[in-house]
Amino acid sequence: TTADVARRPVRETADGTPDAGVDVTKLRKEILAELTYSVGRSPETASVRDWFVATALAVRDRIVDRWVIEHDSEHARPKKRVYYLSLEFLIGRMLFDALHNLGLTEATREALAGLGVDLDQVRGAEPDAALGNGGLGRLAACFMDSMASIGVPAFGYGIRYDHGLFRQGMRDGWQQEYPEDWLSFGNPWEFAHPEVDYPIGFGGYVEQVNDGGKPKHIWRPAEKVEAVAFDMPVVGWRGRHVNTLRLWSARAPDPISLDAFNRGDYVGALADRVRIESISKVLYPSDETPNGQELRLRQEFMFASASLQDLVRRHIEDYGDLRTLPDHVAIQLNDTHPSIAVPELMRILVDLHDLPWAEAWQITVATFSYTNHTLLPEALESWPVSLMERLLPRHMQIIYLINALELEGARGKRPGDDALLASISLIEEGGGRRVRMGVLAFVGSHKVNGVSALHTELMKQTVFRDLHGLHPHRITNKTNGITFRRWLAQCNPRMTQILIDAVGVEVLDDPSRLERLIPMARDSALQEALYAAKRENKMELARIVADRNDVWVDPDALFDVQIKRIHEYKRQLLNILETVAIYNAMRAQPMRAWMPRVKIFAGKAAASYRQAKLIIKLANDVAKVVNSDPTVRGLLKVAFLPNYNVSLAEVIIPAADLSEQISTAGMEASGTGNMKLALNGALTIGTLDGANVEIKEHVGDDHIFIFGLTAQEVEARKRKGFDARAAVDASPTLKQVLDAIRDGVFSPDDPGRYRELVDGLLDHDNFLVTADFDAYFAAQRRVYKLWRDRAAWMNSSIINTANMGWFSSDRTIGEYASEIWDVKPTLG
Ligand code: T68
Repeated sequence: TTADVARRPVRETADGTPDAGVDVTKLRKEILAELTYSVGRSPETASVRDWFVATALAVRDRIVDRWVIEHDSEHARPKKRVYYLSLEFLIGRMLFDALHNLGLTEATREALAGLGVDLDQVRGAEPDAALGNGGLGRLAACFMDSMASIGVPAFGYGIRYDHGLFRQGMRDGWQQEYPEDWLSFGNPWEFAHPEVDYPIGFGGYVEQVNDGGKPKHIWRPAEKVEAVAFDMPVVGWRGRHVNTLRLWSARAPDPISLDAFNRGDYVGALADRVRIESISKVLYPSDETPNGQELRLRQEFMFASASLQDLVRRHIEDYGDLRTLPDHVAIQLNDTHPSIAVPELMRILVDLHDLPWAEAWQITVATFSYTNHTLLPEALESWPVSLMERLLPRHMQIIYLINALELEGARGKRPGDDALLASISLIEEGGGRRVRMGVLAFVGSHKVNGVSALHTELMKQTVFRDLHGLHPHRITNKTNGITFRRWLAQCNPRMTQILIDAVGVEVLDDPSRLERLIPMARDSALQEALYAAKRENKMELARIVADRNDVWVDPDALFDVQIKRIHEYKRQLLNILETVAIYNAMRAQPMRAWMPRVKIFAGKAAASYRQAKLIIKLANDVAKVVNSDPTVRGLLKVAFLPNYNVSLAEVIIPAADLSEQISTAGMEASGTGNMKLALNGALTIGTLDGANVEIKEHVGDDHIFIFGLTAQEVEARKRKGFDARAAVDASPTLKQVLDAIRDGVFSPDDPGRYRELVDGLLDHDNFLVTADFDAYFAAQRRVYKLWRDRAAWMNSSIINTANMGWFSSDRTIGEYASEIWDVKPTLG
């Protein structure tokens, strides 16, 4: 079909023709061989999934050739390696990633076509690897791509969850969670390494022995788990470098209790194994709010300990002496989730390798660095001391010792300042003592970074104020980035081809070349080409909306999208209120010349987050009323697309005209969807929050719709005590909207459904939705004023794309490499 042809990825022209040299016949033979000998199927009986597995295996072979060379040859041993520790890697589908980076996409398409198989269908047969919740996990995946692309030797370390983030279903507009099962048909990308396994201890006691006059501590765990390695190759751009994503799976040392079995207790025979292996069974589905369950701490320790044992073994093999660890190893902690690695490394150095404490601490701090992703106080991780003492008794002792020395240091610098000591202590006193993982990660690292300029500034002023005072050079900013390979070239081939034609194929290697678009932004041929590409992308999305939501949306309407986790601070509610306001206005004056618009929402709510789930229901309720109202037919449609994931993002982002980035200022650490959407030519409507601030600086004030309170103003309003009722009384539009929702206009089947939600907003509007409503409404009117003028809109759209080069994660990784890790990228 024409759609299939148009979805073809970039034809790389001129000197950038990696596909050109590929022997299609040979590739076809390889795929057939995999189908026959690895999948065990004939072409006649193969399903699309079989073809996917065969194709992935054939591609994997080509990656492995390079991988083995890099990892096994003695000369290839890099001076320094980065270890990126993250409990989440939200990688999504991998086939097009590998094909694109190897320059094999077109050759593979041809090879399969000769077998009567369609590559786009094959692509769709790959399950999404959803080993993450949202931005934090997706950032880790973008970083893996960039490290392989610019040549930073790295391992990603994480957990191989049997079940990733739940699948979101909708029943009657309510979110339903269903288990996700990405491994059910195997994972052709991974290599199981049952021989790479490390013992992980839990519980037990600490024995103190006398070691030639010195006390020595020996941890005697009561319980042992094995962490087993599964490796996935991560191939960088143009296949020049391959890194490893090593994910750990928990395995019970004893597969079965034969005693119990022989007694006839078949369930009991497996009980221990089930309990132990539950550690890597499922990803915790809550972003931002830490889940304080014991299993989560077990996950954190298992993967941190296995990763350290693995890298320490490699270092000793290569260099023989742990004292040189920081010269050859940089460990990045992705949030505090892996921060138990700090006392674990101390235990390895002091208890197992007999290093003196002070030297071990120097090594530790020089090796670790930590990225903070949130300032929300309720999101900062802490563990009850009692739980730590029971599960990790030796680590708790080490934490106490770290704390004592840190406090002593602080006392030296600021004598008599008890408030300071309380605020920087690793132990939170009162209300049950807890270990503050943020403080542990901070003191155990030589660099601590925020993920946007504003967020880093706020880190210094709020959560880490006192620690920053004591360590003024430790906090540094590393504004997030995204991989343009996935988020432009692969997901938006139509637009990419136009960009290549306009600025040259070199743009695939050097995103700063996008700036060459600036003088062409008013070129009507370019504008029309990009508009047409966007329209086709919108048509594709429209088909998906029709398919999943049973509503037809007009591809000529403005597509206004808000796609991200559902969270009160992200203020999907503000967007829904504006939707209702414009619906009211259209009904009041149906004959006015309204510009047609489509509001698109997608995102998951944590299963236990009641308010977020109610907001999903409200979006669906509003959609139901609006979409069936003949007065606004052709003017307004609302769609909440179920089961948002990486693959759905890859379809929505290329089809977006307007990007909603409307968090309460000061609360969104960075955002990365904001970058993906602007890169793909959507204009941003947003607050001065996170990386929106830097997007505004790059694209210019005239090409972004900024509104609302600043972070400072939010602070001031909250301090004064914000009165939502007064704000609502001052806004007739808002008042009408809230009355309608409260009175059941959108929930005729249950008129009281939103009473609590509306009353709650009036009593304690913690996210200042009502305070920002009028400004947001006015900003939306500015959007439509510009949208009426297609040339002016397309000018702004091109200016956005042109200035997004800086937001490439290659730039971000380059900064980590030089300013935190002290690693020289070999490429790029
Ligand atoms: C996000 N954080 C930030 N957390 O909200 C976002 N948290 O502003 C930023 O752009 C992004 O990180 C990357 O820096 C998250 O996504 C989580 O998902 C999470 C998961 C478990 C526990 C806590």
